[in-house]
Amino acid sequence: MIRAFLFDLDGVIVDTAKYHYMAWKRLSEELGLSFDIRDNEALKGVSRRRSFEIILGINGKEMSDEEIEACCQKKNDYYLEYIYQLKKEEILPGVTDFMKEASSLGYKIALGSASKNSRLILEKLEITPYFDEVIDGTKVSKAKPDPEVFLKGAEELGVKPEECIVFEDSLAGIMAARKGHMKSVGVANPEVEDCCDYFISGFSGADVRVLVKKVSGE
Ligand code: B16
Ligand code: MG
Repeated sequence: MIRAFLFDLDGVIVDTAKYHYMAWKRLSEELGLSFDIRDNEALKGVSRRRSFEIILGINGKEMSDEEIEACCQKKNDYYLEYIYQLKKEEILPGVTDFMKEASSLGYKIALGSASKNSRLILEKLEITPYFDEVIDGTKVSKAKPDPEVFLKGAEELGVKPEECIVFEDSLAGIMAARKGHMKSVGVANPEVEDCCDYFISGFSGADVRVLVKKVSGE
C-alpha cells in the first residue's frame, strides 16, 4: 500500500536548473571553459562537485581538489544571489495543490533532493510546512543514482520503500528510486518517460487518488 510521497526539488517543484545554469555559465566564462545550455542537461539531479567535474571533463581539464572546492564555492555564491530573489510564484503549476490533497488524504510527504540549498529554497517558496521530512545534500553522502536520499526519506517518515512513490525529473533520480525498490513517477522531462512507472507532464490537474491507482494498481 502506498503511504508516502517523496519529491525531488529542482525540476519537480521549481525550475532552479536555470539558476544553476546561470551560475555555472558565469564561473565557466571566468575560467575560460566552454559550457552551454545543452551541457547543462547532464548536470540535472547531479551533485555540485560532480557537476563541476562534468564541466571540466567536457573541456578536457583537470584541477586539484582544493581548486575544485574553491570553484564550487564560487559557483554557489553566484547561485545564492539568484536564489535570494526566488519568489513563490515560481513554484511549478499544480504542485502545492497536489501536496495539499495528498496530506489531507493521509499521505506523508518528504523532500529528496541533492541540493545543499534546499532548506533555503523551500523557505523562499514558503512551502516548508508541506513537508514532514526534508532529506537533502546536507544529510546524505551518496548522490543519486544511489538510493540513499530516498531510503533515508522513507526511514524518517517511518514507511517501507515499497510504500513510497518518488516524483523525479532526472534519470539519475528515477534510477535511485528504482534501486531503492520504490515506485517512480517521471515529471516533465520526456527523457525519463521510458524508465519510470508512470509519467506526467506536470502536476496541473493531477489527482492524487487517480495517480496512486495508475502507479500501484491500488
Ligand atoms: P546544490 P535536485 C539538484 O537538485 C540539481 O538538479 C542539480 O543540478 C544540482 O547540482 C544539485 O541539486 C546540487 O545542488 O549546489 O544546491 O547543492 O534535482 O536533486 O533537487
Ligand atoms: Mg531534479
